[in-house]
Amino acid sequence: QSSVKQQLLEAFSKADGEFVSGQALAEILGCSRTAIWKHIESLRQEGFELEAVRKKGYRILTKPDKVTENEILIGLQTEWLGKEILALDSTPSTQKEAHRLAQEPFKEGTIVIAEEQTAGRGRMTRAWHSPKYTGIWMSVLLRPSLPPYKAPQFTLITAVAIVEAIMEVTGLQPEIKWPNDILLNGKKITGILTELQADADQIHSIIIGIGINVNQKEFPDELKEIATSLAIEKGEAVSRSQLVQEILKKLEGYYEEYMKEGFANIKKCWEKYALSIGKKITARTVTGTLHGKALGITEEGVLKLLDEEGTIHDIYSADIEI
Ligand code: BT5
Repeated sequence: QSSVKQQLLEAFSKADGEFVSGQALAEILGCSRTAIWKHIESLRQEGFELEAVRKKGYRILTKPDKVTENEILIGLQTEWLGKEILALDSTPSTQKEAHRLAQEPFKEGTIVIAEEQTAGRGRMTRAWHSPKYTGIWMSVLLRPSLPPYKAPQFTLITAVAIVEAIMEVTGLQPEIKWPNDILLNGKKITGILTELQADADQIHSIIIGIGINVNQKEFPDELKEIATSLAIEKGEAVSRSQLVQEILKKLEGYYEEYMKEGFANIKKCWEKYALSIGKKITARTVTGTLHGKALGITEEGVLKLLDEEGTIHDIYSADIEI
């Protein structure tokens, strides 16, 4: 099956964007024209855009933008992050796979990435919409020697790395909404989910889940008002593998800086991209809702909120409305 596909792709590659007739393809592959049509359909399923014109045959208009191991490794400019890759076509959730990997000895900087998640998740029990071939659905495994209370900082470090990678690859200017959202024009393009395997005073592994809407052209009704993609905002498709490479490069740099020099400089970068600081916000936490002014974040990544009575609250996790 795969060799037929390779032969077909080779034939198209030789034709260099020109039409190849169904007859010629049938001869090259040694099968019927009906069989060719079936192979063409399966390429379409994989994300190839193929044009079929009577009497001329077929030609490839665009190739799918895949996030396979090779696609990510070729051109990757990191020392260690993302050198070990588990690339899946479809999985319930890359977080789940990463948690499984974290039970065994794993190489620091291993990533799990999938073309599609069938049960992608956000915080608590929320769902994360992860349709095939359109986004970056990835989990990064790290093993920093740190106490667990430092973990929320990893959401912030990751957010800075992603914002800068998006700026670099697309020229767009995203904003961070504390704690774990990245927005473009007020709509969510990225969610980050930082999870731990730890005991009371030591992190064993940290699993950073990254979901980025890259090439979706539309969203289901329930997300239409709140979500967008890089392609929608930029008006053209964006290479997912290139963006993954840039995120890994930035994240490796910031992670190393953080482990050597601490959070101070990264906090400054974070504040530069942050949307809510200095503004009136509503924060919905699991224990209740608070209104007030967002003063800033602490060294630990905790949000300081000044309410109407003048009391300052420490908020560890919440949904923010501005
Ligand atoms: C998040 O949660 O924003 C964290 C999302 C993390 C997803 C990644 S993908 C790779 C890895 N594997 C996983 O299974 N998860 C991680 P939260 O702040 O709780 O936001 C969830 C809410 O965002 C949902 O309740 C929806 O309202 C909205 N939402 C769901 N899918 C979305 C999408 N594709 N784009 C924008 N918003 C979405």
